[in-house]
Amino acid sequence: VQLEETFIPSYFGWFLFASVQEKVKCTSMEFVKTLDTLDAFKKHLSDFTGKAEKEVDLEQYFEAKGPLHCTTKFCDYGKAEGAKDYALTPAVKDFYGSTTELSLTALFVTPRTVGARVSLTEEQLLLWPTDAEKEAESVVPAAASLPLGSRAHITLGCAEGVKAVQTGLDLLEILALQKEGQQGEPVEEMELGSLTYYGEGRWLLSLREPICTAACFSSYYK
Ligand code: 2AM
Repeated sequence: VQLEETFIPSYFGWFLFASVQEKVKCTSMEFVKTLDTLDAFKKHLSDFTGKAEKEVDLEQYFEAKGPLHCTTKFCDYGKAEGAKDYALTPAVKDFYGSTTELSLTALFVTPRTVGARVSLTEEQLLLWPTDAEKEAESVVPAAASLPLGSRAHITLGCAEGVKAVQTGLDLLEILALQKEGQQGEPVEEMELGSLTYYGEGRWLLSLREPICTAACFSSYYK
């Protein structure tokens, strides 16, 4: 049993091809830089700084680590709940090493994280753990009532001291607000799409054209 445990990875997910990682990073950096210059953002700067007068350089504020990917299942080398069952799912075996195209449909920024929303296809949902949204219930109470795959995202950066797991929770929080009927405050039409403010430093850019990126379903061992 011990031997088997060592084969369960840190996490499974879709890893973006190296050739598209730069494109995604550049697009998100461009968005973050533009957001920083908007009057609407400056008006709500205290969400990020705690103080109205203080300035923030969003480009420096977030730090990106590791290869860009969309986590399907965090396994923690077998210690996470449901890790073994997931690793043994036929779909995981069938799709392991295969290539797919991820559709990035929105970018979001909060005082904690910056990320991209990934809209999964029916086939990609076969690899999505059925309890991924429900697991977030203690943090985002409405999470369990959101459609399967709602949590799917790519972490593009985290504020100092913030762990990557936060990105999916931030996304669920925004989607839960939308589901409750909160339209958010439409801010402006940007080149990439429409920007909406959801309060408490939560900004969502719905992309006019989704960004399609090639990715490989695999796993990560640190
Ligand atoms: P991410 O998917 O938002 O990037 C290793 O830490 C990877 O697993 C990261 O990609 C991280 O977040 C994800 N991760 C860490 N802890 C997690 C958890 N409890 N639930 C889901 N994903 C987690």
